[in-house]
Amino acid sequence: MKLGTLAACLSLALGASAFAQTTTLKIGYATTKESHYGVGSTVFCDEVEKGTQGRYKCQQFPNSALGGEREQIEAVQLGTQDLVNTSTGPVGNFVPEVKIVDIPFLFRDYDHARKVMDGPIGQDILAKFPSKGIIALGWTENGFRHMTNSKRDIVKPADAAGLKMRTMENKVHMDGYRTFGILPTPMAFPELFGALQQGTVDGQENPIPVILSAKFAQVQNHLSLTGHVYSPALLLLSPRVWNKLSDADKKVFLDAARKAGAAQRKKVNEDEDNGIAQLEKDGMKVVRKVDGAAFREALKPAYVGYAKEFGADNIKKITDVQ
Ligand code: EAX
Repeated sequence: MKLGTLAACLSLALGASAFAQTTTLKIGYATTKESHYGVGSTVFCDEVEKGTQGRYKCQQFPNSALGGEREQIEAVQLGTQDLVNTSTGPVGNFVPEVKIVDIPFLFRDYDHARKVMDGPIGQDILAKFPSKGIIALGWTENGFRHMTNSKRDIVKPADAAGLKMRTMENKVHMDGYRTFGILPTPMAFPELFGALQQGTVDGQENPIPVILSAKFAQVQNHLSLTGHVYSPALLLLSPRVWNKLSDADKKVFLDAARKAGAAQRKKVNEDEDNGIAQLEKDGMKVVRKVDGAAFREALKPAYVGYAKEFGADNIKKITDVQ
């Protein structure tokens, strides 16, 4: 091959590789970069960048920088945001089939919850998203939710009665909490710290990883380990991105989401192990032994409604998973 032709081929090849497009994906979540959502999102982003040889990179927006979870899910559906790592809290407003996993006291413990989400029941729910204009790449995790407030210890439902508690924009949660005598006030997460600080609400409920990373100990002095709801989380992708991916890149994104879920769950475990002592150090009074039986008893009227809405057999399929 003549030298001139070789040089021309080389410059073409170099030029082509230099033009290999890099697409930057906007990913948002509610809490800090150091939190469980930040850990999961960073693993996802690193795995995607590695698996696509840098053709896809992320720009992370922690601390609700792109708005509340409901707003971000809407933006992913519209295609103005590429990804959100979100609790299922507001998701039921977009994909109703998700709501069943928000039922209070549905899951026995983390092992049970993770088995359901990773098994046929959880995977079937993920398959309901594309028809609603959202790609669910996989389950991540928020954690078991506990109650905090600025007024008093909560051991049994009667202690929670009359408290104005912020809830997620989630009817399943609100119906359940009303049976405890709580006055539920749905509110987007970015408004919560200020509402607690001003006393607009008396309390809220969230997993230890959120209570820690959001520094709620600064505005709440009572924590009760009610564990009244398991809060799953999801990595949601815009179809605008998904539909441009090759089959090989789709597999990279799904594998990255699986690894992100594992990393996020590991961080939740760590926060559960160390977080309560830290919150006590930060000044919170912790009730470790609440009357779980009394909360479950109080919840019974709401379960009548849940059975009607989701089917008692479908609820039993979840509680039967070992
Ligand atoms: O997903 O809104 C909430 O209480 C959520 O748990 C928080 O945004 C993390």
